[in-house]
Amino acid sequence: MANTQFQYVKKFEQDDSLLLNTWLVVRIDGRSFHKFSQIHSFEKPNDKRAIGLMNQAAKQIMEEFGDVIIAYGQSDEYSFVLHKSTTLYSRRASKILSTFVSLFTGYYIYNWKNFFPDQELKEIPSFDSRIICYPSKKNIRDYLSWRQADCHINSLYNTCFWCLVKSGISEKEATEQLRGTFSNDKNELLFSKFGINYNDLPQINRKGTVLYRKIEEIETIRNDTNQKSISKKKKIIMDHIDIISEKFWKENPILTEKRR
Ligand code: DGT
Ligand code: MG
Ligand code: MG
Ligand code: MG
Ligand code: MG
Repeated sequence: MANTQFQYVKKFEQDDSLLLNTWLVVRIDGRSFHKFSQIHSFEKPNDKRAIGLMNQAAKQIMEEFGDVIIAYGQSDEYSFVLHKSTTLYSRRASKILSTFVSLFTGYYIYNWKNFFPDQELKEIPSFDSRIICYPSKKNIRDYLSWRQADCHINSLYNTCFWCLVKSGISEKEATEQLRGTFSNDKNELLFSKFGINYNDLPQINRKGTVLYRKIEEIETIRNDTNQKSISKKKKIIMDHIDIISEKFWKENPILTEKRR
């Protein structure tokens, strides 16, 4: 058998299974999307088509992997949280990461024409990825808060930046004008110069996108016996809500639910 002579090479493979009993976060991020967004004429600062496409690919990832309990996306990135009890691919880091990132990229390309019917895909998109273990509920909530706070900071900055540029000044001048400004300065600038109340802008741009599962009760009545029966089905919800404050977690005890 050829196997016997050569199979020792398998022993060179290193074990990369992730710590047990920790929440796993896979984050993917578009590679050079600064350039990718320009090549494909993404609207500035937020392109509905591009966000829709990211959300669709992420939803399909959740449909494929039941152990993803919540996902959060903004800009060119998505984070997927796997339940701490997951045994997916024996928790092997490279196996989980490579599967998620290649499948996400596949969905992104596959769905391109549905979201960009008038824009040819001119370059193959790619994404980087990482996986992180978080040992506590606080850690995982802080992680998601961190990403949503990042969304807010970038969204406010980009809204100001593109308003300034569209008003006629150069990108360099806009950068100069925004240097060292605080949140309230930017809100004030938007309101006084452009008549924009930042908080009135679409939630999807200010908050990003949250995907999570919710149990739905479906009532069916049998035709012959008139008997009622209730079946429960988990549905994927897409929303653009605040996940930093307590409210979302009180209404959706995603992290406290037992899985198996
Ligand atoms: P990387 O991640 O290090 O390979 O480099 P980038 O260029 O992907 O940088 P990153 O991920 O920090 O920033 C995301 C870029 O994608 C940023 O330049 C803005 C762009 N982008 C994302 N979403 C949109 C959008 O909806 N509209 C436009 N115009 N640009 C977007
Ligand atoms: Mg980057
Ligand atoms: Mg990127
Ligand atoms: Mg990014
Ligand atoms: Mg195989």
